Amino acid sequence: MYKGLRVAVVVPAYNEADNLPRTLATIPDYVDHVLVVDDGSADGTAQVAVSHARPGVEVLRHLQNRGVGAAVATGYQRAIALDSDVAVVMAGDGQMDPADLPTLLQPIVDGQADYVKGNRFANREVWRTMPRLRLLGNITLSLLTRLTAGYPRLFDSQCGFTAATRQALLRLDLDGLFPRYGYPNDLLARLWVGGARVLDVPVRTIYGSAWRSGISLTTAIYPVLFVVLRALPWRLWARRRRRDKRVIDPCTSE
Ligand SMILES: Nc1nc2c(ncn2[C@@H]2O[C@H](COP(=O)(O)OP(=O)(O)O)[C@@H](O)[C@H]2O)c(=O)[nH]1
Ligand SMILES: [Mg+2]
Repeated sequence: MYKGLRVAVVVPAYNEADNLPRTLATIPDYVDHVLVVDDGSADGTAQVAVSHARPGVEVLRHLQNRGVGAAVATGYQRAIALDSDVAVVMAGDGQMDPADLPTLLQPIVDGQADYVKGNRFANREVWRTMPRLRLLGNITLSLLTRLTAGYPRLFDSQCGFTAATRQALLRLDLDGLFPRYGYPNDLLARLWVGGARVLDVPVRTIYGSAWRSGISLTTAIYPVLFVVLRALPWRLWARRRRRDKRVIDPCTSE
């Protein structure tokens, strides 16, 4: 429990057998559930997670690789089933600093936000630590996402270090979430349709010596750019549909 909130941490993991023990070991004790989603790994990721001694670890498995967005959706669904008040996403590669967890959770404790996301650009060290091409890609996608996803004040749209309330998640169609890279942009548009209050807080990324990423220039253009651009027409259409539904069925509980 963190200040009265039952906290689940969702850990999407694809071939992270080497990094997972370190990632799990650093998750603070106040986290109630650690939901590792093995996304069809071929390197024993699930076995490493199962044998980890930390209490509260649960391993969910995709038998085939479905993508990081699908892994996060699987974790969210389990967090809801476990009655968690908040679901945090922390990648299995150990790039997210657990010291930032309270920063993500506090606005939810204070009732200020329904979804809190990290903004690595609020920390000056990002200019030193983030690889150049990534800086450029992240800035471009963040500016575009400001225009398309409905939250013009947010930055660092690609940051996957986030905390979502149970209520915000219950208003989303998690099965429809974009399954691969690009899911954070899709999620923002979906949150906007659900009327969620979204806040940026400063976080940092750890780029260790063995740092690698599945993102390349091609995956950044398709699917991420595609999802970013789609967000604008999609969310306007989805909001209209939601309104129409309310008019037709005034008894709907949405
Ligand atoms: N590359 C990749 N990562 C996945 C997938 N499914 C889950 N993940 C996990 O998602 C997290 C973020 O992926 P990563 O490639 O490091 O993205 P980046 O940190 O934004 O560069 C890692 O913990 C991965 O293990 C997948 O299909 N591909
Ligand atoms: Mg990573």
